[in-house]
Amino acid sequence: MADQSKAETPITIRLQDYQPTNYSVDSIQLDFDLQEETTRVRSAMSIQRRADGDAQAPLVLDGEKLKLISIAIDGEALSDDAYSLDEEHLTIHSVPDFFILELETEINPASNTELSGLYTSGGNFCTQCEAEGFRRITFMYDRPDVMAKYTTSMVADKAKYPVLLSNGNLVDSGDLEHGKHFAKWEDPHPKPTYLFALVAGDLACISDKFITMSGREVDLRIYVQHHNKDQCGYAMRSLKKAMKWDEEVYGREYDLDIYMIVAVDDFNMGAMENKGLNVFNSKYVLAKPETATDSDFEGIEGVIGHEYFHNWSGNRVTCRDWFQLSLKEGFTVFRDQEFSADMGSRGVKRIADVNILRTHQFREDASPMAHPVRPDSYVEINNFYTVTVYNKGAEVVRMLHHLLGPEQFRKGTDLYFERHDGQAVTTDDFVKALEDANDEDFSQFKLWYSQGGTPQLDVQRQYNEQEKTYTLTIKQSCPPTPGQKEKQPFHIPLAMGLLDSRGQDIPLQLQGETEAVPGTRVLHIREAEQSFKFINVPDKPVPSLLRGFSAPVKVATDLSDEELSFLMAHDSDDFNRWEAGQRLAIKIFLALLDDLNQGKPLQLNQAFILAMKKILENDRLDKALAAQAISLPSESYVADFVQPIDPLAIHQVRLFMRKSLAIALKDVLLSVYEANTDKGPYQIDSEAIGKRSLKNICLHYLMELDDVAIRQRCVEQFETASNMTDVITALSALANTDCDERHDALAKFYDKWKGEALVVDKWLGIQATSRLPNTLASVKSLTEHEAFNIKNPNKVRALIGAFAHGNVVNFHDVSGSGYEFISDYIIELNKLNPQIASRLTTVFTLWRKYDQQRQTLMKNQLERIKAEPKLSKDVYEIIEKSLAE
Ligand code: B3K
Ligand code: ZN
Repeated sequence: MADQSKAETPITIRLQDYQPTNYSVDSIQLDFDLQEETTRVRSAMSIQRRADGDAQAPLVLDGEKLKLISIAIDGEALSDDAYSLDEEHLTIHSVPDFFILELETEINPASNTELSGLYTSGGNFCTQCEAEGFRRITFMYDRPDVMAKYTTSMVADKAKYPVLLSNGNLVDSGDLEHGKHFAKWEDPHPKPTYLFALVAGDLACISDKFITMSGREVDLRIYVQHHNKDQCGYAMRSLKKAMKWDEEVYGREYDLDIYMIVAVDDFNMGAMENKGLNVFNSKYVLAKPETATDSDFEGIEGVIGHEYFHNWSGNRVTCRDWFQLSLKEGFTVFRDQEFSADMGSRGVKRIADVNILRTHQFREDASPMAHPVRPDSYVEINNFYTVTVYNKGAEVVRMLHHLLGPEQFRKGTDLYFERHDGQAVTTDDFVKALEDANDEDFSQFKLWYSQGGTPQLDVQRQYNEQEKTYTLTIKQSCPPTPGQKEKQPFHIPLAMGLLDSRGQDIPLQLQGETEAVPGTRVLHIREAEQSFKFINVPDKPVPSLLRGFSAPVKVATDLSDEELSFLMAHDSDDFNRWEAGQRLAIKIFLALLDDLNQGKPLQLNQAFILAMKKILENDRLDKALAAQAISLPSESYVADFVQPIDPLAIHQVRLFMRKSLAIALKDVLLSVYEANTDKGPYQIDSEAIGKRSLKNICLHYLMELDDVAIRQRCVEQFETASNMTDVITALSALANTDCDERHDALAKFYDKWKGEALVVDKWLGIQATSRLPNTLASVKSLTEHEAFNIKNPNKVRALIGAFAHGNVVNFHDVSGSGYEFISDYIIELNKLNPQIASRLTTVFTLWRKYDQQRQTLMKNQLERIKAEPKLSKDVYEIIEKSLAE
């Protein structure tokens, strides 16, 4: 049979070119004969021309790296000239209006290092089809708007692969000769290819039950490697909480009799929402207190929730095309954020989410990869699973929620799910349902989907003593982003309040209104420049703007240090109290950077030290919020305020601030550390998590002091703590310190945990992010360590990714050695796993923001990668866009 021919230069796919297919695939029957190196896939598809389909159109199916063994239509084998193959397609030149297409293909799962399609992981078979992995299994319309009913049978060696799973319900299974067995699964819900899944392996199963709101019993199962059976309890509890939450908050009930989760060690991302059969990176399933940190537990609850919520926001209602990715991802991230907020501490969750947005998404917006929440074009869709599509997309949904209020928003989502159940739709359809259910007009608001970039609000304020009026004049602007020079004004909901001299919210009354409204209110910014005049304002107030971070924008104000300290102490909004502290810290940070550049001696502002002390001494404060409040802005966030970026200077100033705080506040840090050290058994509730986070931040500060007794305390925590949160904090503090205890602790840790892959990842990560000067050398030697494996994405992320993305000072070393090392890995990974390579490449996208010397060094590496002979589409797109003038 014909071989697939050569690839061409990557093409750009555009939203404006969207066309439905000429044919629909109503059902597909798949038969797998599973063998590691030569798996045979037979498929029988029932296909028909769409009512409005072109009668002459050939049938063009997607397929990559497939060996076509046989092809027949309605039982008749096709002659060689009836079809053609290229590197990416199977084209059948002429087909009837309605027919059965039968194909047989051969694939090699064992050699699938891209981890896309069907591959082997830890001796088991599993799949990853989103976005375009199904085409590496067999020929099919591999796009989300073609939805078919699937029946999946598989045959495999029974001893090696006792568990055989696919989507839907098990309808048949049994033994076969030669030690083989089979299983047949039927999924009653039509779905796109990207939601297909198959797993075969030797796995242990943990099961439970959930009774849905209409009284149906759902069988819940988590499959893991046998030795991990004791680490699934938290994931199972999280799943049940998520199912209940979706019923209560969105009225959404689960729709199959079984819900399965399989944990695998080799996975390109966090998890995948395949219908009825989620495949998870084991990082988001496995946890016990001795091996998992508080943030691991939180991650599990969030990701389990996220994938479960996709069953409605993604699976029952899916995307028409991949430009609509945020339809399911933005909405589902919003849903998982709210779920976590309801399960834990809302204020802390909001701060964490905003931190992600501001450190990663704002940076993406400032880079040549900037794109709207609904992108207009892409070369490789896998490059668009971004913080913009996910996290900014979630902010856009959050704004809609805010604008409508919870009940109206729920009315809108009810209509959306009812109207579009079983369909593949667009973000416009989503907004339309919210509009129709509430008689609203969101035409201007929809610019949030189509315009990229981070809008900025410049706020001026004026108090008129005589009139007792207060006027806010707000200008909005948005910097140009690739392909979008000019932006139209956004509709920005600005939640705000005004504080009187006692720190109380003043009831707000705009000119023209008859009554004052107490507390927070939302100003609707719709124009390039707009003024809001408040009346009956007795004294000059302090404004608290963008409460709860009500829109993903930057706000520039001229608030003084005193006003920021006042907001820190009195704002009624949890988020804005924290935000005032961050703004103050940034102001001080930037002033210190100036001093450093001018060769002046550095000195930390006393008022700032006192503000920090007050937080530490206030034992009525929520511990987790206090922990956030005493944390300085990250080096990456600060970089957003400086140009050109000098990473070393930023690092030095931050270190100086930390040391100065530690010196000035040593006693109070020590007493807060002791007071919050839990002596009892480990608890994983918000209160206990809050206490641990506060005391561990204190320990990190204290470890900035070159103090033997404190180091001893740190070693003691490392050696005696019963939970991983405390152990890892102590280890990372030691790993950042040039001391004798460092080597010993790292060695002991590895020795104890070398059998636990996820714990070894932490060990690699801690060394990769150490700020000590010889870190690159130690990372290089760790690449030779038995613990490292370039084919495992978790290991690559833990060591190479952590060094590139999480070790600002060493990665950006002015010698360029960090850049060169990362490029070596990009080049290597480009051949093995382009998705992982391309994620790593994004570390260079902001090269133009750095000083001249670093710019040249980074650009050289981009050009070096570009010159590689077989660049994947994934890496190609990032490089091309980064180098574009
Ligand atoms: N939908 C998947 C992500 C797939 C990524 C493909 N490159 C996980 C999630 O967002 O739920
Ligand atoms: Zn998702």
